[in-house]
Amino acid sequence: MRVLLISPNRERLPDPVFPIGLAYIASALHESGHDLHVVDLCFVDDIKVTLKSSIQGFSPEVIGISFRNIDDVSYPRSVYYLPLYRDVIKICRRYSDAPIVAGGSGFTIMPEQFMKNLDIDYGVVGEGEATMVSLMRYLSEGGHLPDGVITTTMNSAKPLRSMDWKRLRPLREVFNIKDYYEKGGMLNIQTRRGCPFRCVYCSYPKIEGKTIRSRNIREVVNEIEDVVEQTGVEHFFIVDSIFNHPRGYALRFCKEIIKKGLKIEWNCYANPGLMDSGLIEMMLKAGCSGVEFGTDSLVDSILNNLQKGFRYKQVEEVSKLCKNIGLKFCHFIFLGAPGEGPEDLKKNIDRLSALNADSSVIMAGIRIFPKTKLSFIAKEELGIEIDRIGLEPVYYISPKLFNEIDRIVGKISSEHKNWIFPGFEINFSERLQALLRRSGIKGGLWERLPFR
Ligand code: B12
Repeated sequence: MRVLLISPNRERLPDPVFPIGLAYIASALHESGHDLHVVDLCFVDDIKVTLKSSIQGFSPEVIGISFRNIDDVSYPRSVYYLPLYRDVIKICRRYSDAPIVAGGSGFTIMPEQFMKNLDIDYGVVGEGEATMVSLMRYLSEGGHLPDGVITTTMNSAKPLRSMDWKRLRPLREVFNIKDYYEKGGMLNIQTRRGCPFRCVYCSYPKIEGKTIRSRNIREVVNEIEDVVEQTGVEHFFIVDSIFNHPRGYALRFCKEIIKKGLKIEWNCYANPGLMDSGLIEMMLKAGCSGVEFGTDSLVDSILNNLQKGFRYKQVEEVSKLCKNIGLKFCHFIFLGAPGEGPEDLKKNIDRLSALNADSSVIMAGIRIFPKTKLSFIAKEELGIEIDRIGLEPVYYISPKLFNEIDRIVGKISSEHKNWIFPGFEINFSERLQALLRRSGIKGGLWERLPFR
């Protein structure tokens, strides 16, 4: 079938991000013999002109759209992408009768709400390779599913095994790799799927499932080697929810890169409770230039409320190890998490300053996702009705700090120029991002902020 794939993500912060999810779908469709055309709206000037000419030139039989983000989860900026998505779908409908299939992490978090709010025919929840291929087969045979059906490979009783994602590589070459490298400073790579952790606010287990499924390490490293050879890109982000778990897998990945002598730089997310000097040294040797810890808080009672599974002492220990060994690191911290009062907040900030990380990313408040434990806490503590928690972003801010948060951010941000406050665009902004990338800087920008 002729399938048009659209990536409507135009977000530039913290960087434009290569649409690896859609590239996996493109790969699955390509392997199954479908005729593909890809429209990536990230860098185009006029989305209407671009979509119109692609649709008219290609006459798609099916249109697949990847909804990666719903909003930027950043209070108070709180950018909401649904209006853009509505425009994109409206343009598709104007120039084509092809059914529209939705997928992506944003879609997967709230499939029913997407189906209700956007003019979509079919939706694919979770990883989409096998399901999209099955759906295409069904449609090409003239099958007609009831509109709005949501299929899933991850949770269904009879998983479709015909298209194993672990064997696939994302089809990167149909996207504009050059623009992403120039304007976003890196490409991305996935080594495993699944998140077994139970953080009260998080959507990752819903998107990827709770069970970790890892790819063959040799195959992952061969893929990196081929990307380097074919594209000249040498900077990567490993998009796995948590890089350092399981530890053995992470170590073997590093060893394979070292063995091959690959000259690359990469970043990843890590759990600060599961790090040790052996792994840090190995990561550094394998080209990891900076690690982003999902720390969330530096106060034990708050870590407990968030179900983080590690304590402040471990964060302190791992920060010292990183400093001593020479691996750059950054802590992601929430202000206003459940249970946080002025005393805890002060402790949080004082401890964060003392850790002396290369950077810290500070979120004021936590975006509430439906059916998470946080949504029930928000109902109980703040009276936020469960049915108000949906696509339009609503944030949890501890009632003890509710009226203080903006003032506190204003104060601490002026004292810490290497701390980034996404929702406030303080110490980092779209302008600075573009400026740094224009000057040729590659890799994670938090490692290279000019005012550190
Ligand atoms: C790694 C990551 C980042 C890295 C990316 C680095 C890089 N260069 O790649 C960084 C730190 C930069 C980042 C930034 C942001 N991120 Co982020 N990120 C992730 C993470 C952990 C993995 C994304 C990923 O690449 N997955 C791997 C690919 C293969 O999976 P996938 O995209 O889901 O695709 C699969 C399916 O969804 C499906 N699919 C995808 N498209 C389509 C299309 C069709 C037609 C079909 C059928 C199926 C389908 O099939 C694919 C293959 O199986 C996710 C959380 C998660 N666990 O998913 C959050 C996530 C995507 N991010 C999110 C957000 C909000 C952001 C930011 C806005 C945060 C901010 N304020 O800075 C920015 C936006 C950046 C941008 N320009 O878009 C949210 C989006 C949901 C939401 N709430 O809106 C997520 C889900 C996390 C969360 N909070 O819940 N992010």
